[in-house]
Amino acid sequence: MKLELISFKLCPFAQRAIILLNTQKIDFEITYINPMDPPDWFKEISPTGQVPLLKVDDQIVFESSVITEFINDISTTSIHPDNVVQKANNRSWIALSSAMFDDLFGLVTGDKDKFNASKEALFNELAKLESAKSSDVFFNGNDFNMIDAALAPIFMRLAWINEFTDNALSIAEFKHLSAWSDAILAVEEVATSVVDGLDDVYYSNIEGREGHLSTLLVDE
Ligand SMILES: N[C@@H](CCC(=O)N[C@@H](CS)C(=O)NCC(=O)O)C(=O)O
Repeated sequence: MKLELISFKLCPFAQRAIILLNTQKIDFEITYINPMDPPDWFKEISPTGQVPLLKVDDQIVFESSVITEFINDISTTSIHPDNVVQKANNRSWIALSSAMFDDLFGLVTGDKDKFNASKEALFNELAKLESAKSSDVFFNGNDFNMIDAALAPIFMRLAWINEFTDNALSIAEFKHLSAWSDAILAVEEVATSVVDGLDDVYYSNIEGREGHLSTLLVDE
């Protein structure tokens, strides 16, 4: 089976797919495009116009949650919990976490009012997640699971923003999430899921958006 992931370097949804592929040690090729100015061949094969899109031989799979489940399905071992209720519960939190990317977008691009509203919405969701998270290393215990992979792009971006600013989005008030974020970001498959220097690209992206967040950047 030949896998080709169509990706965009800054895309957190594509990053989820890469973390799964890395964790499950599955060979794949990667092709980067700019989804805001996509090539014609991509427009022809993509029903949504969005990345990630996975080409599996001559078939396509799209939507990051479906792609990550597919990668898990073709793996020799699953990184979901075996218990079906726990697995469903994890998937529920994954679905909720996907909505956090809209808040993150509002935080990066919005004026002061939008920034504050997005921050409030994001932190409301994080507070719910904090109450669901145990003191285990990862969400389900000591093993890195699908839900940990799903949250990784959010924690990575929050860590970058806190580094670029005077902790404008500090999650220190959430003790479990802070420890969980540290554990996730220390996982090699997470660290290698983005290209070198993507943090600098993200910094420039924040600057270029000229939203309220850009006024909080401190010189590196
Ligand atoms: N629900 C989609 C969201 C993917 C998404 O928003 N991708 C962005 C890049 S990070 C994109 O392709 N945007 C271009 C567009 O919406 O036209 C998924 O989970 O795969």
